[in-house]
Amino acid sequence: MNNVVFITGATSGFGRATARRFAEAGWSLVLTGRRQERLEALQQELSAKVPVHIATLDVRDAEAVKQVVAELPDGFREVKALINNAGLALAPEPAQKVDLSDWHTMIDTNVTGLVNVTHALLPRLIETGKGSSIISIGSVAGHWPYPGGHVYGATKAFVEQFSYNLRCDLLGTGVRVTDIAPGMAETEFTLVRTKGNQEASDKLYRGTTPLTAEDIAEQIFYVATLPDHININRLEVMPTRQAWSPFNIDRD
Ligand code: NDP
Ligand code: 8X3
Repeated sequence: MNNVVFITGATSGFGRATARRFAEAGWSLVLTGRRQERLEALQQELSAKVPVHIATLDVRDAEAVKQVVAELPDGFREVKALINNAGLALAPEPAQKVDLSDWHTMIDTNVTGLVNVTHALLPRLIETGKGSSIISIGSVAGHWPYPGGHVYGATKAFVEQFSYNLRCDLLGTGVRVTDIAPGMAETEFTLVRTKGNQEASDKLYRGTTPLTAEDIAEQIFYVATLPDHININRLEVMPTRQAWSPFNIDRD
């Protein structure tokens, strides 16, 4: 029987590249996201290689998450890897200028959505046991503060600490937990963050060499397929051409 990977946010960026990477290695895929037509296109692309089950899902909806997990068809129930990837940043402006609703959307998706899916799949992962993995996509923004990071960075700090705490409770079950924390990667992330400003997105990535979705998919696949006795706790990955800046100082 094939190994099964369950991916949230498989319609774009890291999630879609991860689906392709696991398909290449012969894993069965459970692909979720809100945009059904993109899920169908990916299913069509990959089902020649491996079994693919798609489910239109907003991770913020705890009942819908439970239902998708309860209704996994035969062949897709023994989940070996959960990739908690669905997420977004909004409102790159300073905290004092952003809408409260944007903060709520980030918390609801990156924190509540991630725990909804993790909670629903924990029994399955524990049943699979040895060698199974929960891989959650955090961010450098969860560790390093920067202007405009406000709630986005805080949600990713949650991902880091939640991952460590899960490890404590899952000790002895064989289930591994990893926070993969990427730096700048060119996906639809900035288009979403700027609410559709393609020019701003292009400008951010222009003249440098950001990570690609495939780079992160490769890291995810590496972590998920390490020997059973190895757990990478946190993996921070930046483009070579990205680094930290000095502190800012307010002067008279
Ligand atoms: P994309 O915008 O390309 O992809 C985001 C994915 O998340 C989409 O598939 C989207 O699917 C899904 N998603 C968003 N909201 C929901 C929701 N409520 N329910 C279900 N799915 C949802 O961005 P990335 O691939 O870059 O982002 C993936 C993850 O990586 C995010 O958690 C992001 O925070 C993180 N990250 C990104 C970095 C970057 O520089 N790109 C760096 C560090 C971390 P749909 O809209 O169809 O629901
Ligand atoms: C996204 C990466 O550098 O925009 O999490 O915070 S960054």
